[in-house]
Amino acid sequence: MTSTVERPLGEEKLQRHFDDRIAHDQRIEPRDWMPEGYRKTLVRQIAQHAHSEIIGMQPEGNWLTRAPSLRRKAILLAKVQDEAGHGLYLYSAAETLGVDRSELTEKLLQRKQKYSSIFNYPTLTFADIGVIGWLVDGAAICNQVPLCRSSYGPYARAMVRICKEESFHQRQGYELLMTMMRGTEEQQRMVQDATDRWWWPSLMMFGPPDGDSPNTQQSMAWRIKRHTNDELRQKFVDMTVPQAEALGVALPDPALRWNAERGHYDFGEPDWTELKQVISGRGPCNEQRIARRRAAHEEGQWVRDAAAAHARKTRGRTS
Ligand code: BYC
Repeated sequence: MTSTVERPLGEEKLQRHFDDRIAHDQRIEPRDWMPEGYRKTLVRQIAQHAHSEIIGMQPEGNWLTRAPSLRRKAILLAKVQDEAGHGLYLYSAAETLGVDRSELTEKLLQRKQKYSSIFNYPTLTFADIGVIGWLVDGAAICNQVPLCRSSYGPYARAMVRICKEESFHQRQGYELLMTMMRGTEEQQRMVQDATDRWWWPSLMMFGPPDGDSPNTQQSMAWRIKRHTNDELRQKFVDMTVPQAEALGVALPDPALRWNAERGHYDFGEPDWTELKQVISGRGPCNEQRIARRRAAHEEGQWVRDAAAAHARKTRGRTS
C-alpha cells in the first residue's frame, strides 16, 4: 500500500522510513507504505484471529439452551455475542489491508486459513463454560494484551476493546467455577474434570515452541508480536497456578513446581504432536466446526443479500 505523498520517494527510501517508524515505536496506518511481507503477515494473523472468534462461538453456543439458570443463560449469551463483535472488529481491521471479508471467510471454509486449535475440543458439561472463561479467555488475555501495542494501528486499536471484554469473560468463568466449587461434590468433580481436559489445549493456544515457530522472529522484528510464544506461555502458567490454588483444583501436570532460581513455575511439555494434528484438521471437532460454519454462512446468504439491496436502495435515494 502506498500513500500518494510517499510514492515518489522510491522503494529504498520508503523501506527506510518504514523501518525508522517501527524502530521508534510509531504506528503504521493503512495508507502508509509497508513491505508486502508485513501486509501478508498481518492479514494471516488478523484473519486467523477473526476466524477464531467466530468459530469460538460454537463450543459455548452448545450450552446456550441448557444453561442451568436465567442468569447463567444471559451471561453466556452476552459473552457469545461479544465474540461475534470481536470477529467483526478484526475482519474490519483486516479489510484496511486490502482484503475482503468474504474472501477471508471463503479461505477459512476451504481450510486455506487457520483458526485457533482450542476451539476443536468438545464442551461436555456446564463446568466447561467456566473453564473456558478462566483458562481459554485467560490465555487469550495474556496473548492479546501485548497486541494492543502492535505496530499496525487498526489491529492495535481493535485489540484494546477486545481485551476489555475478554477480562469480563475471564472473570465470569472464574466466578462460575467458584460457585461450583462451593457446591456439591459432583459439581466439584465436574470442575476438576473440565480443568483436566482444557489445561493442555490452553497451553497450546500460544503456538508451537519458539524453536519450532517459523513466524515469531520476523513478527517480533516488525513489532506485530511483542513476545515469543514461550514467553507468553510461561506468563500464563505463572498467572494461573495461584488462581487454581484459590479455586481448589489441581492442574494436571506432575512437573509443575515453583523454581525460585528462575522466579517462574517449571511445567511439563505439551504434546506438540497433538497440536500439529489439531492445526492440520484432525482434532476431535474440526469437521463439525467447519461444517457448522459453512452451514451458518450459507443460511445467512439472504441476510447479506437483503443488506446489499438496502444499501443499493439508500444510495439510489441519496443520489
Ligand atoms: N492454533 O510461527 P507460529 C481467542 C499456526 S481467539 C491454530 O508460532 P504465529 C478467543 C500459525 O498460525 C484465539 N494455529 O505463528 C476467542 C502458523 O500457521 P500459518 C486466537 C496455530 O502467527 C473466543 C503456524 O501454526 N488468538 O483467544 O507467529 C473466545 C506456525 O506458528 C496455533 C489469536 O489469533 C494454534 N494454537 O503465532 C475466547 C491471537 N499456533 O498461519 C478466546 C493472535 C500456531 O503460518 N495470534 N498456529 O499457516 C497470535 O498471537 C499468533 O498468530 C499465534 C501464532 C500465537 C496464535
